[in-house]
Amino acid sequence: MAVEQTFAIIKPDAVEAGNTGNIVQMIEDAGFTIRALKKVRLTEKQAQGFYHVHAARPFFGDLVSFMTSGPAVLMILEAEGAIAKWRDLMGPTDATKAGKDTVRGRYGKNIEKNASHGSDAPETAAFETAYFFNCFERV
Ligand code: FUP
Repeated sequence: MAVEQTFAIIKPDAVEAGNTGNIVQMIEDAGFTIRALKKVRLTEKQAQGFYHVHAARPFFGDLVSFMTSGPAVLMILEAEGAIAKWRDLMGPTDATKAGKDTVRGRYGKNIEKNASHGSDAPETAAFETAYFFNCFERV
């Protein structure tokens, strides 16, 4: 399997609850290398652009409000098969259906407040990492 990079967010619910360190520990324990990391509060425009594929969905407004409600932690994670590996570690979108050994199962609450984001394909990983990190922020 090829080494690849994926984009991850520790969402405002998990940051607010003080679970940043716990989630970073899960990421490192799973064998990812963190290639970039920063804590930011997204603007409305940044959140709308990031989730542009969902712009027509009924939950879009609430999603943007939630993602701008407080600081989030943005990361680039690297591993063999990083995209699928991080999505496996996060668990399903709906945190109420996620296993207790997953990030969303442990720290998420529901389908919106689900503690974390991960890219779903190589094309989205490329878009999302470049959307938030320039080349000097990647190590
Ligand atoms: P995921 O790839 O698991 O992050 O899930 P999606 O791309 O399908 O959805 C992106 C985000 O939209 C989710 F993290 C939460 C939000 N969402 C809702 O709030 N309600 C829904 O019914 C579906 C998604």
